[in-house]
Amino acid sequence: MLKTRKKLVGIVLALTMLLVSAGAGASAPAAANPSAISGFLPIGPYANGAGWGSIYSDGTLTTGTTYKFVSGIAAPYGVSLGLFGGYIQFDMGAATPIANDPNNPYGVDFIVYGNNSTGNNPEAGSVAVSSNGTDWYELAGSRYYNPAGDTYGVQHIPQISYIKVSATDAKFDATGIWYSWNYAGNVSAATWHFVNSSLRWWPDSSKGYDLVYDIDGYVNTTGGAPYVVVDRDAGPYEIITYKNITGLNPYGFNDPANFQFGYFDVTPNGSNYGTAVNPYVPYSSSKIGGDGYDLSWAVDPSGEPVALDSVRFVRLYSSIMSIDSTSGGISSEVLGLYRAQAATGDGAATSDLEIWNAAETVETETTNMGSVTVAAGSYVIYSDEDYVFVNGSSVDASTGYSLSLSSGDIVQIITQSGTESPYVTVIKCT
Ligand SMILES: [Ca+2]
Ligand SMILES: [Ca+2]
Repeated sequence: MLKTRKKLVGIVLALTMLLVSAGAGASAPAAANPSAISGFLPIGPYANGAGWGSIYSDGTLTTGTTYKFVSGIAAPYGVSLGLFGGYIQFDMGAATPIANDPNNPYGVDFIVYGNNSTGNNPEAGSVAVSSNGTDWYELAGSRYYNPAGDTYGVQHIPQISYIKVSATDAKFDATGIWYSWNYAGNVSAATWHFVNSSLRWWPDSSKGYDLVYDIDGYVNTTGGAPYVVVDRDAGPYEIITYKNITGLNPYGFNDPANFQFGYFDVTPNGSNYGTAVNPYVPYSSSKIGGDGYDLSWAVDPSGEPVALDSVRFVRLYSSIMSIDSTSGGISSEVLGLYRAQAATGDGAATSDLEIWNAAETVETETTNMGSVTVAAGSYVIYSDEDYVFVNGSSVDASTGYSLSLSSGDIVQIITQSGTESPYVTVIKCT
């Protein structure tokens, strides 16, 4: 049973939303799709050729005049992002960022479409966003807070490096692509792993990729830490390093149910582009509509929520850590990105979440898109919302859900009902 109710909070928020809506004015709607592409560097399989390998609809691998994605779904070919880290980056336009609008149904602010048309072949990718092209924040998916050692865990690693070996030597006994987790700049000292020979495709300079990977200079020239660093002259090698990424343990990669929310190339697209489906509804064969993203999921590298009003840039990257698979590798595809369209949901979250100590005598106050620090111990959470997720796992908190916290634990709780935006909060244990 709920100890108290918080309907007053809901009423206040509803009034606030009415005021915001009334003040919004009648400005022209922003374009549904990105206005430009501002970064692209795939690696490994499938990214070759003018089909899945090109960001242009009218050109070759790395040259063209018309971007895919800017006028809708890229059909029949979007892009394949290749191995873990490979990415594409969209620019929504300086004057038309994606807003974190609480009136968007389910809180979904934009939707990413992959090529998992049957639902049987998810290849999950992750998303980071930025307002200025310099400061980037991951949108924490349902597995973001899972420990690395868990079956469905993730690894938050500073970087992954790939090296192209053109001639064998004392360090590398095969030509092709090798990779190293958290390579620190000393080729000889690092531990390198060989990539299966079927996955060798490399974005060579001769193929034009030096002109493509930071198309408009956003990646490397805005003063922030670049996402990708390409070293074409590392002795006899070339090295490509992707930074600040979250990797998904590959176990169960081929079941969409293992990627509840926050991952693209998972939910089949259908054809109602720009209309969100509820990301908190469990996956089933009838769930179609692409993968919706909520800016309220934004976190800093420590997993703390970051309140973003809007973002101009969206980076999509391949995030399954299955690199030397003999089956051909796991490579996320992107067919399109749409901002959430005109439909109006029930508005902001009504904050139906309570957290009590085990004796149910002391309540911990939480905030939407905020965090609170608590002592180690046992807690009980209550919520009557349609969906309640604790670190990405659906729980029933209607009669109390017990939570045991140890020092250092970090727990994300999301509650969501109807078409309301979710309530997203994080508890950190001292
Ligand atoms: Ca939102
Ligand atoms: Ca795919």
